[in-house]
Amino acid sequence: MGDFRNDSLDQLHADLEAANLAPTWLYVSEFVSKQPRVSYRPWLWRWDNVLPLLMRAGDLVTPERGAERRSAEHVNPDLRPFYSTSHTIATAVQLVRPGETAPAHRHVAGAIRFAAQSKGGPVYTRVQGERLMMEENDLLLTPSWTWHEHRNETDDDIVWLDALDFPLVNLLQASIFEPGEGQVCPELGDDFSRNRLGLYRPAGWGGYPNGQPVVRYPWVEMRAALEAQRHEKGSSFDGIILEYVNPLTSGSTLPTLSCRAQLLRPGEHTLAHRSTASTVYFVIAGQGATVIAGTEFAWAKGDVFVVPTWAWHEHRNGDSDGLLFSITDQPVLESLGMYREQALEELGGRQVVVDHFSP
Ligand code: 1HN
Repeated sequence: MGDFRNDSLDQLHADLEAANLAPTWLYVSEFVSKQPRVSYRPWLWRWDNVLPLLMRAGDLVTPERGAERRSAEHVNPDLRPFYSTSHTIATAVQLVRPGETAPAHRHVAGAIRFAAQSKGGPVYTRVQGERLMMEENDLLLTPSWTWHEHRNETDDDIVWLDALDFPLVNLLQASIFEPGEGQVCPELGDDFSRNRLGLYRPAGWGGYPNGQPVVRYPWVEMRAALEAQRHEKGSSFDGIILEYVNPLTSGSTLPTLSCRAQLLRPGEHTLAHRSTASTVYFVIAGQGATVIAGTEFAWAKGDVFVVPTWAWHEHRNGDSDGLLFSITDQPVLESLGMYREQALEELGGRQVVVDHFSP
C-alpha cells in the first residue's frame, strides 16, 4: 500500500507552492476578477502650477548640459514607482527655447505632440526627415520607431503636451530606444506625407515609405470641423467629439492611441459613462468640470486630467465653448476585443457629486 502521510490538502497546497504552481481552485477570482480591478485614481494637474516649474527648468536644464528633452511627466500618485499618467499612457509638458534643438532619436513607444502654447513660425518636429510645423493646438504624430527631433527657430518659447504609450510598451517589456547620430534620414519636403496621403494621392507612383503616417493635423482644420457640426446632437457622453483619423488605415490616430478633440457647447452637461479604456484630457479652452467617480474636477485652459479605466465620468461645461483634447488607449482594447462600455442607468444618467478635487 502507498504512504498517505503527506496526503492532506494543506500539504498539497504547500507542495504546489514549493513547485511554483498555483491552485486555480483557491485563486480563480484573483486570476479573473468580476469587474476591472483598477489600481489608480483620477487626478488633475493645473496649468498654473505646472508652467512655472517647467519655466524654471528652462534656465537650469539645457541641451548643452546633456538634457535629451526638457519635459516633465504627469505622474499619477497611485502609479509610482512608474512614471505614468494612466496605466497605459504617459503625458508630459515640454519646453523648447529659441534656437534650441532636441536631438533626433527613435523608440518603439509611439508618441504625439499637442502644441499647447505656440506663437507659430519655424518651430517644428522633424519626423523621418519631414518638418511638421507647430502652430498653437496643432497635433503632430511621431509613430513607433520614427526618427524625431525638435527645433525652435523662432524668438519665442514653445510649450507642448507630449503623450506616449510607453507604460503599455513597458508592460509588454518591448521598449527599445536608439539615439540618432549625424543625419538620421534624408530631408524631405514639408508636405511630403500630406501630398501622398490626402484626398488626392499619386496614382501608380510615389508610394508611401513609412509603415505609419507622419502627420500634422492643423488646429484651424479641426476647429472648423467642430464648428461645422456644432448644431448636430453629437454624443450624449461627449458632445461634438471628433477623432483624428489615420489617413493610411482610416482607423485610430496611432495603433495604441486615439486622439480626439471635442466641443462642449455653453451650458452642456453630458451623461455619465465608463469603459475599459483610460483617457487623458488637455483643456484647450473654456471653463467647466468633469465629475469622475463622484469627485468633481474643475478645469480651465491648460489643465490636464486623467480618467482611469472603468471610472464613471461626465462633463459639465461653463457658459462659453469648452474645447478638450484627449488621448485614449481605446484602440488597444478594441483591437484585442476587450473594449466594453456602459452608460449610467440610475439617477437620469448623472452621478452624485460627493467630493471636489484638490491636489
Ligand atoms: C520623448 O522621446 C520625448 O521625443 C518627450 O520629445 C518625452 C518622455 C519619455 C520618453 C521619451 C520627445 C518623452 C520621450
